[in-house]
Amino acid sequence: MHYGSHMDNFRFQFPTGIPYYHSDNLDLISTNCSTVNCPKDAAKDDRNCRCFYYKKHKLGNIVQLTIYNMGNGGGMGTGYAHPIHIHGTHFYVMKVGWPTYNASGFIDKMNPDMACPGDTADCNLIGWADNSWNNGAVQGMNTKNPSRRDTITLPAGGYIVIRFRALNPGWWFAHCHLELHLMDGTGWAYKVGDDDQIYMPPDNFPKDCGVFILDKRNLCLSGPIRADVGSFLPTNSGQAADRLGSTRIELPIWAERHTDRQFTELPTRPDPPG
Ligand SMILES: [Cu+2]
Repeated sequence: MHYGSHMDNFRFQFPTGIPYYHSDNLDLISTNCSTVNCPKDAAKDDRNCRCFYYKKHKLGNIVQLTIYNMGNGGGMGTGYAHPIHIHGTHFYVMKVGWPTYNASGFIDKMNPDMACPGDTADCNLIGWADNSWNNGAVQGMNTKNPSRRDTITLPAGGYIVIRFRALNPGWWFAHCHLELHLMDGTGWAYKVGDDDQIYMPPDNFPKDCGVFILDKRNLCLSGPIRADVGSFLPTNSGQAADRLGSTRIELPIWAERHTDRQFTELPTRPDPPG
């Protein structure tokens, strides 16, 4: 049994072109998540859940993310901790919600702050156990001297709360830095600012590459933008393995359910002292 990597119920799929040049028509270079059939209880290696999952953040806003890794897969002996790495910004670690561990160091119980009924349950799109924590009002955050970094380990059976100020306009990527998980879709993109606030790459940047896919030699297959780009889209790890003629790698990811469920865009306020 195998569960694919999910973020907010989706498995991240890279676009086949450069978003900077296609922000007015991303569908040309990517699968829109709104058209993807990904049920709440999506499990296993559901290819229907692959899409270019991204969030928009207003330039200058403070963004607070809660990312959790609970439920089926967060339990003892099956869960993975995920090193979550975010490009384009550093962030403050406002809180780490740990599970409890037994005397042997294994997970005893998952963190109770999330309304996940246990390590055998599907806990996708869960919320806080205490509704008063909604809309960013998480209790227990370190607002005095939080650690500032670009990677944080998301513990199995727990969650993290991070904040950053969206001051770096552009398209950015965030992902688990276990490369197999990254390949399998544990990531998301985010766009800071509106198009007229985003600097374009230099004029001589090879944008005409247009739609590209990685073939077995990692070549950029250049050419005009194709109207039938959809036929190029599946570039997931399984197919990459198939292209190489090898057996599909069965990733040992058990129902990881680390989900950013809020992406709350808080009103601008001073950065925490760092
Ligand atoms: Cu991971």
